[in-house]
Amino acid sequence: MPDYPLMNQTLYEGRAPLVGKMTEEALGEGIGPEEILQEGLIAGMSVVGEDFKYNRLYVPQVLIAARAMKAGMALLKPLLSAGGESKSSGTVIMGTVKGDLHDIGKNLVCMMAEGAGFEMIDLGVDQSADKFVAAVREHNASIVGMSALLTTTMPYMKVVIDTLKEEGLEHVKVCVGGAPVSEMFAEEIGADGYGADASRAVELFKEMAPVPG
Ligand code: B1M
Repeated sequence: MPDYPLMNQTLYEGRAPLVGKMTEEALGEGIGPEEILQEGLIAGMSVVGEDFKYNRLYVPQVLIAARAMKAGMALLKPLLSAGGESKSSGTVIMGTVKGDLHDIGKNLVCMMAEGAGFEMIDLGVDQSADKFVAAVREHNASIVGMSALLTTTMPYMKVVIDTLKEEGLEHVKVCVGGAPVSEMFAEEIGADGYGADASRAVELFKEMAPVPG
């Protein structure tokens, strides 16, 4: 049984190699990647978030903790992305919106959706509406996924939705998520779905994917 409180503390301290080692050991014990992600990594990062909020931690320490989280995620990625499902559930353009540099949640959504057979085009962070539109056209995608972690950047999701409509891409389904985003906000801005977590995002992509044939 992994020592999750210790793993959370190790992530909090930003000790990336050790977080990697503990992740590997937990996998070696036969623990599933979802449990390790949730109990070992996300739980540790939520303490970082709390302490950041109350100025007990500052940006450099949070960055170092984020690096440790990514060290664990890199080991889980092949397992979360492997899935058993056949390819081509659909193509999803995914990105964190303009002005926002948070990418851990977006990366998780990408990993889990790949595992469910989606082709994920990950635009990265700080993405403008024009970049989303261009990517939809280039890849002939039917779904756009957006992530925002800041109250100041979440309104930009509406800019992307409006731009898609202006560009004649109103048939493209849009799913939004990120810590400050809610179901109500998603409805307000005209999104087709809101994912509270990466698993829900994948369920929504499945509902939104065009029926083959
Ligand atoms: Co930032 N930051 N940050 N930060 N940061 C938050 C978001 C904050 C809540 C911290 C706090 O005060 N408690 C706060 C925002 C406050 C607000 O807007 N009201 C904040 C702030 C203020 C800032 C800066 C402004 C700080 C500064 O510079 N003074 C700055 C902004 C930079 C910018 O973006 N322009 C900043 C910077 C940073 C770092 C660079 C240091 C680092 C990011 C590193 C990185 O991502 N590579 C960072 C981090 C790590 C955080 C916290 C601590 C953790 C975020 C995270 O990765 N969580 C965060 C606190 C928090 O969220 N509690 C905080 C783990 C991740 C798995 O969760 O991303 O929520 P999350 O994803 C979830 C769901 O939301 C969902 O699925 C995932 C789980 O399954 N999901 C989707 C996400 N996207 C989805 C899309 C979907 C569906 C579901 O559909 C498509």
